[in-house]
Amino acid sequence: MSPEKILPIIKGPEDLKKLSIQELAELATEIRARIIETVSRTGGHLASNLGVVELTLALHYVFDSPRDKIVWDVGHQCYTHKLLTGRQKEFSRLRQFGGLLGFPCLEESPHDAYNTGHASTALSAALGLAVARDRKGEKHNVIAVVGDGSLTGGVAYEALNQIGHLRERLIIVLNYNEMSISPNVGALSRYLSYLVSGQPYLRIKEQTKSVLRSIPKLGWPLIRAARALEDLIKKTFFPGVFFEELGIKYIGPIHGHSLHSLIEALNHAKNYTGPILIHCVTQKGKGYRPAQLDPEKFHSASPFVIATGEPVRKEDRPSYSRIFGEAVAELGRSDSRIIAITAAMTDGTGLNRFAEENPDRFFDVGIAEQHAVNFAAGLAIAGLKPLVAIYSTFLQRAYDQIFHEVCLMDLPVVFALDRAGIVGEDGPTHQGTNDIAYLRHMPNIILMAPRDENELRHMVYSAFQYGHPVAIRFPKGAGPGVPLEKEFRFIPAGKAEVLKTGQDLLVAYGNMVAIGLEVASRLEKEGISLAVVNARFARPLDEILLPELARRARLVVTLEEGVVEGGFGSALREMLDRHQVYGPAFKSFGLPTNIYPLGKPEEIRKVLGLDADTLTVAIRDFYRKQKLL
Ligand SMILES: Cc1ncc(C[n+]2csc(CCOP(=O)(O)OP(=O)(O)O)c2C)c(N)n1
Repeated sequence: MSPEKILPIIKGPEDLKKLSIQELAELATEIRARIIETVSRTGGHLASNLGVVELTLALHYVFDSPRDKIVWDVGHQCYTHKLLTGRQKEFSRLRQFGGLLGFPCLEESPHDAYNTGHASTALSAALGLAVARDRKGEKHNVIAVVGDGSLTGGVAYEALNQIGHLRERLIIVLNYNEMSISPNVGALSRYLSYLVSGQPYLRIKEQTKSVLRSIPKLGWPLIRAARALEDLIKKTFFPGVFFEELGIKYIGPIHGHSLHSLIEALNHAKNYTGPILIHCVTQKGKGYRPAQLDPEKFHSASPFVIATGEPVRKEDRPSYSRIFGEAVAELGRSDSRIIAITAAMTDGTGLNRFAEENPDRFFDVGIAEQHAVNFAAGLAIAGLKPLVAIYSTFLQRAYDQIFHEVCLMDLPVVFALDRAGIVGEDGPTHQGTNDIAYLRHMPNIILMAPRDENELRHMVYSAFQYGHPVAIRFPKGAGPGVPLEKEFRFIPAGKAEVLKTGQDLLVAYGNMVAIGLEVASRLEKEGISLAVVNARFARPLDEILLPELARRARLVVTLEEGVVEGGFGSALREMLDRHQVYGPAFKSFGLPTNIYPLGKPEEIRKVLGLDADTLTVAIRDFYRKQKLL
C-alpha cells in the first residue's frame, strides 16, 4: 500500500473543501486502499463501500455536515463517510469488539444523522427531517442516499408518495449499481436500467434539436409545435418520468465515479426548492478487481487475502444456511408444490441450489419482506406449499402479514428464520433475538429450533407436513458438525426429547441445547444433577413430558438465544402455570432487550452471560440461592 498523503490530514469534511478535484481523486484512491486493507482484516460490506467513494466525497464537498443531514439507506455503505468525519483512527477496529460500528451510529458522531441497518427507511426518515426543518424555520439541507436495491422495499414507495405530495425541499441520491446483494430484481429495477442503458431520449432530443437547427427561420407557432413535440417525446422517453410524474424533479443518469459530474449535480440539487432525485450510476466493488468481478461475494465479506480475494479462513463445516438450502432442494425434487421465496437474499439463505433447479418455483421478490409473506399466503391458499426464507431480524418487517395473512387463516406457510440469535459484527440492527417473542403469540403457528444441523433437516421436512404456519429458527454459521442422516424423519409437533436424565430440569431451545449439555455435565461433577431436555418446539410445548419432569424437579432452568421477555422460558413458565406446577424454583437464561455490544457472537455471548462458563457459575449460584447446595 503506498503511503497516504491526503487522508491523514482530513480531520473533518471542512478539510475537503480546500482540495482541488485532482486532489479529491487522489483521496478517493487512498480511501479505497484504506477500506480494502481494513475490511480484509475485519470483514464487512466491501463492494457497496467501494462503489460510493466519489459519491461520498462529493456529498461532503458540496454540503456541510453535520449541519446538513445525510441519511444513508441501510447504512452499510458509510465507511468513506466515517473516514471523512473524524473516525480514521477508530476505523482500524471496524466491527470489532468495542470498536466502530459498520453502520451509521448517532452515539458515535454528530455526522451520523440517523441510525440504519434495515433497508428502505432513508426516504421516510429524510422527509421527517425535512418537514421538521421547515416547521422549525431552519435552512439546512437533507439528503437521503438510497440504493436501487433498497428502492424495491415497499416503505420507500410509501415515502415517495408523501414526498411527491408534500413537495418539501429534499434531495434524494439514488445510487444505482444494478445490484441489491444479488443482481437487482423487479419492474422498477428494469425501468431504472432502461433509463441508464437506452437513454433514447438523449438521442431523440439531439436529433430533434438538429432538425430544428437546420430550419432557417422558425416562426413562433413552429417553435411551439416543436416544443410540444419535444414534450411529447419527453413524456414518452424522458428519463425519470416516473419520478417527475410523482412531483419529484429528476436529474440523471449521471456518472457516479466522476467527481466533476457529481459535484455539479449536487450543487444544482442544493439550489432546488422542492424534492429532487439524482440518479447516479456507480459500480459495486469499484477499484478492487475481485469485488468488481464478484460483487455478490464481496457485498458482505469475511476477512480475505487482498492479493487473491480468497477468504482467510475456510469454514471446515457447512453452514446451517447451506444444510437448510440443500434440504429444501432435496424436498423440492419430489414435491412440485414447494415454492421458495426470498427477499433479496438468495445466497445468504442458501436457496441458490433450489433456485437453480427450479427457476419457475423460486421467487426473489426484492427487499420486500411484507410482500413476500403476503405473496406466500396467496400461494398457500391456492394449495401450494410456500417456504419464505428470511433472516430473523428482517422478518420483523412482516409482523402484520404473518398474523393477518397467514396465521389467522391458518395457512401452511413455512418460515425459515436464518441468523436467529446473536449475529455478531453487524451490530444491534442485525441481531436475530426477537423472533420467539414476536411469533409466540400468533394463532396456529408452530415454532421450532433444531439443536444441530441434522435436526434442522428433519424439521424442514416435518414443517411441510404439519398443514399449519411453521417457523424454524436457526443460527448464523456452522452447526456442531454432526453426521447427517440421509433419510428425512418426521418430528411430531410439540415433541421434546430427553438427552440426559437427572433430578432437576434444564430445558434448552435450539443452539442452546449443546451449551446446556456442556453445563449440565460440568455441574454433574460437582454433584448437581440436571436432566437436559431438547425442547425442539417453543410452540406447542411438550405438554406431557415437560410438566411431568418439572413436577419431580426442585428447580427448572431454561436456556434460549433470544430475548427473555416473551421468549421460550416465559412460554414454559406459562405452561407450568397452566398445569399448576408451582413447586420448582424457576429461572430463564436468555438475552436482554437492550442494545447489544458489538463483536463476534462468542464475545457477545460471553458479555451477556450465555456461554458455558458463565452459565455454569450462574446455575450453581441459583442452586445456592435456593439453598439446594
Ligand atoms: C429490511 C432488510 N432486508 C434485507 C436487508 C439485507 N440487505 C442489506 S444491503 C441489501 C442490498 C441493498 O442494495 P442497495 O440498496 O442497492 O445497496 P448496494 O449494496 O447495492 O449499494 C440487502 C438486501 C436489509 N438490510 N434490510
